Amino acid sequence: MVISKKNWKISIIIPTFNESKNITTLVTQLFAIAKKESLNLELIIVDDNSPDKTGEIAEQLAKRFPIKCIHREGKLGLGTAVVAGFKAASGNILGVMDADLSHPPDIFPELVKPIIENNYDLTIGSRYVKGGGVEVWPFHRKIISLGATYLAYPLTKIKDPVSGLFFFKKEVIDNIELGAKGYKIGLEIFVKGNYKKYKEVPYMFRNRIYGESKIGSGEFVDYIKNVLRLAKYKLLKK
Ligand SMILES: Nc1nc2c(ncn2[C@@H]2O[C@H](COP(=O)(O)OP(=O)(O)OP(=O)(O)O)[C@@H](O)[C@H]2O)c(=O)[nH]1
Ligand SMILES: [Mg+2]
Repeated sequence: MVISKKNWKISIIIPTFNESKNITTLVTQLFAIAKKESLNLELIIVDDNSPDKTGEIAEQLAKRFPIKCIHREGKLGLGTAVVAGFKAASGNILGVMDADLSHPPDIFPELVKPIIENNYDLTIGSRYVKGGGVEVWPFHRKIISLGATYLAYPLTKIKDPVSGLFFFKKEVIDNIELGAKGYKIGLEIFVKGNYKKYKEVPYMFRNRIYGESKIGSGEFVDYIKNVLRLAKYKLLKK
């Protein structure tokens, strides 16, 4: 049975910290695409009191579009921001996208349609399946990303396990505990989530044009701790 598009509501969580130069472009593009594709979309912007006033811009956008804004008192980290967004979402399909346009906005219907039309539980924007990739990255960035990817390979069969771009049916995270401190909340869902059918959809990761990366060495240390925690979870569960 094909369930009609009307029965689905998509909530995309967008965590922001100092994304004032990107957020308006992203939001307007996402809603234009949703309209064209007749997809019912809400956005949840989770801002950590960005000094560049991203939070105020988000409030202005919320007057024009169905957007919920969550304002946290300071930079509390990407993982917990995404979890706060999930809690506020009213859709039955949840997704996560970065605010800096690294995840091209027009990919989102390609991630949502397999769930709506083919009953997939989870879709992942993937740089490491045929057709996907990254724009030119400096050597150190490549090494860090590949290192993080290989560390996660024992945990899941997903080829881009550190992807920050993914969509899933809400039930996938029912009754699972999320939100260990860390940057890669997707990996936690891929390891713990209740899903059977998943699909990796290729995309090209674009480098941000505006704003700065928030990743530092602290995030990598947290990431390794998280991988170890997830490995323990997997071992004890099976
Ligand atoms: N609310 C919130 N958002 C965050 C935090 N850290 C990062 N973000 C957002 O999470 C997304 C990903 O962060 P980025 O700094 O772009 O990380 P990245 O994509 O791995 O690195 P770059 O490609 O260098 O930008 C962006 O939308 C950020 O604004 C945080 O502590 N709180
Ligand atoms: Mg980025």
